[in-house]
Amino acid sequence: PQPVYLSDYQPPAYRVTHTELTFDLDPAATRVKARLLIERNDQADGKAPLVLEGEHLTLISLAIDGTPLTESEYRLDDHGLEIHAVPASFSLESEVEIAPSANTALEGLYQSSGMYCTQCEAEGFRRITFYPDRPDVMATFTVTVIGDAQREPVLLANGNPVERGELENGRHFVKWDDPHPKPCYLFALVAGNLHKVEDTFTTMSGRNVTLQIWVEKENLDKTEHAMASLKRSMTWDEQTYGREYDLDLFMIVAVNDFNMGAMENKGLNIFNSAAVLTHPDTATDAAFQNVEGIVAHEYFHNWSGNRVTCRDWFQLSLKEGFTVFRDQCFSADTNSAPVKRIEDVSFFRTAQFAEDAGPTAHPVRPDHYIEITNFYTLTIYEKGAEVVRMLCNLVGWDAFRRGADTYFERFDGQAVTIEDFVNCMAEASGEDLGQFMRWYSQAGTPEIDAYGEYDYAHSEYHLTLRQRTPATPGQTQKQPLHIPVRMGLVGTKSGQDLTLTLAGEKLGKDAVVHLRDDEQTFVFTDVAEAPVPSLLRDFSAPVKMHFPYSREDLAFLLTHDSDGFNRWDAGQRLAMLALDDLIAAHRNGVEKVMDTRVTDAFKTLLTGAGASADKAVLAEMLTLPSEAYIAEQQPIVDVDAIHAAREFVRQSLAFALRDEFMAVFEANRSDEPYAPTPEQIAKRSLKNVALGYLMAIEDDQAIAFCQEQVAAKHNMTDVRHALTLLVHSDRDDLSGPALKAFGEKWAHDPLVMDQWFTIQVTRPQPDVLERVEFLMQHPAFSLRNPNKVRALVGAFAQNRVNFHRLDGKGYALLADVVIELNRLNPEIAARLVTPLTRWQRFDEARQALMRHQLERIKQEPLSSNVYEVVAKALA
Ligand code: B3K
Ligand code: ZN
Repeated sequence: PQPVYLSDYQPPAYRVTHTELTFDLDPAATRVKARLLIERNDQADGKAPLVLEGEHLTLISLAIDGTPLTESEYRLDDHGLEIHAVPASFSLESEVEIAPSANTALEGLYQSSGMYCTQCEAEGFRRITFYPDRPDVMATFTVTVIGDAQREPVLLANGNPVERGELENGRHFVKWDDPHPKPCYLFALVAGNLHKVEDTFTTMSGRNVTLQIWVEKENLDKTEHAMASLKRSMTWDEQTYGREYDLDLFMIVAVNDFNMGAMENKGLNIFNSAAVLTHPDTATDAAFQNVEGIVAHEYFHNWSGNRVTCRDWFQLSLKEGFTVFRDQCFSADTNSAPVKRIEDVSFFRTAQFAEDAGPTAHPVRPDHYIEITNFYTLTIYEKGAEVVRMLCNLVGWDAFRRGADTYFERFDGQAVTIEDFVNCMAEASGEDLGQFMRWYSQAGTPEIDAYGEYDYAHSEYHLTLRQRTPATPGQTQKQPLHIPVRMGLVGTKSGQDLTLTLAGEKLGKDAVVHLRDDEQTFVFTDVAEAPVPSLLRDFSAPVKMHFPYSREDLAFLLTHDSDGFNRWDAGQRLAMLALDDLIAAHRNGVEKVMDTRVTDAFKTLLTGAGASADKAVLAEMLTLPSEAYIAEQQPIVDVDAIHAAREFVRQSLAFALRDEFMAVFEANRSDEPYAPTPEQIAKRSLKNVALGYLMAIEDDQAIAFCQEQVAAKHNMTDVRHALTLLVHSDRDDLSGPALKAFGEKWAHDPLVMDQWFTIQVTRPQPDVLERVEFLMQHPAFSLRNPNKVRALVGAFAQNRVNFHRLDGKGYALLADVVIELNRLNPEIAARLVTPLTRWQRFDEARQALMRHQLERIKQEPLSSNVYEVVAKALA
């Protein structure tokens, strides 16, 4: 397979002004008729051929302005159709046949639990009809869907329904019209036996919009939270960005088989059922929050993505980075803002940093790709969002909002580039964002080495920041970035933020310094007492900040930093120092000794000043860095030493602070009826963190609480947490029956069975690999369902001690599944292989084992998706 390059971009020679589609649905032989109104673009050569993409299509007929084409007039291959000569303006009529029931890739038109649905982003529309499948071709669409009146009573597509009727042989049709020009990746169709929940929303200009969520009948009681989230999102986008919804109807459909979380098709969002359905009995707090965030994300795309879209797929972060930033802000406004930031950053620093440090590292705007589906990554989404957040902080909210207004107004109905977006921000603020653009083109995680010195004699604090970005594949030379470092100086005597005076200018107690050069020294004057610097507050840039903090400094910041995020981060850093020592001790076979400063800090959090803090933040502060995060900090990952060190800390804390944990647990139990409110979520998470520590020492009373919590069936958050703690303990005598009962009770609910799989394959006990093999034969498991693959095989690959077994069987199992999935669903296969691509981070024995499996995969006839990832990993 050959790469596509950004530098090769050419505007299309032809545009489609209107697209008319008719679907005659059949599982094995759906007929798709297309009538495209096409015009040659002014700049294009009059002899330019018409290029249409098309894959897995059987061509039935092809005509221009009603005249059938002969075979000499076009060229057809596996990738599409080229018509040699066409008029400047014409209509192209085609008919093709496709087989939705045979479509296991879940791109294009496919069947999921008997219903028809589509996924067209990025390049799935070419599996539906011959078309210029590129986002810079935008057309209005009229779509007629014909189906069986019994099997498919509901027939949906984008826009508004304009006509419906009965046909012969028990068939019926609905015709839909979408007046907003859109690229074909936003096309959607759904047909099946679906049921709806309906509501209305009145927009800021007073228009009434009908809101519908379509689900299978048994899920009608699981839509309330998604509907409430949708309404909150619509209000938020009006209030925050002045953006109003633009059709009379907004639909969400839940489907069981879906490669990603959801898709923002115009007026007809299609969701993975896991990203829309919730019920207190079946979904955890985390799932409720995830649903809220994804509903918001897809809704926000209506402006950031649909009304203004991407010129080409290299610009993907234009819509994704911006929209993730928007949904993060929405969730922060709706829930606990500091906790949202802590969650997002801890995920980012674990997963995106790992991507940036591995063989598939790429810039926020890549300059080439083989398979675009492989680029729906943490870098495009989450790092892209961090870049937009930096922009917002650099220019300030008011200018950012003006820039966004300009962007939406100027480019409405157009397909544009990242420059277009950033230029709006530069224009609105007057800032020079030239150097800032490097964030989009340079891959890798910048690291800042910081040094500080307090000059008593002159009451000055000298802060030196030095930046470097490690080489990434294909990019060895890195240039300095424009990095906004938000910071404060916390006085060691007063415990207060000191006023920052830089070059004679008073900046307040919290300010942003701009690092632009390789190295810069900032001299703060009138610093009355020796400070500890609080750097990169609120994670003001997606970088690694190194500062030689002592443990005393960190314990001080943990209680005194005015920035909630950095208070949490100080705790994480303090724990990391202790963990580093313990990892070394484990490796050297030396007795492990607990750092009492960590215990003291935890005691303060549990009993002292900390106990009055926001409970959700407190729960985060009491959570140790994950094994995956710890691994990211090590030069060579030693999975066993990391696991042992972290367990040692958990157990030491539990022994030392048993009564304190017990008191926190007791104080935060509650009998109130479940609601996914921030207050309740905070209490549950604090209570469950405490229970987790107590279970680390298998405390008898804690075991009893777990059993009680599993049996109470009060809500899935508590049930799942307690069941997980039991299953991850050594008390198989108790967890065995509990797991069995849970599995039987929820056998009918696929989303709960996903959780049942995950709980079992993430436990640290050494029997897990055999359990994965066994569970893959379970009737509830299917390789064709991406949620099941993620819940069982994907979750196992995150089980650090068991996936990385020294006999290599974990790697072999993953490779076997990748090889099989490569044939069924290349997109999922390519994602699943990721853990193997990180082989460079491990010891030599594991490196060899992982590489061996990658080589084995590479021997197979591969999809371009898996090929691209594996080839990079072995390069
Ligand atoms: N835009 C979709 C991406 C789906 C692409 C899958 N190949 C999801 C989202 O970001 O909202
Ligand atoms: Zn998105």
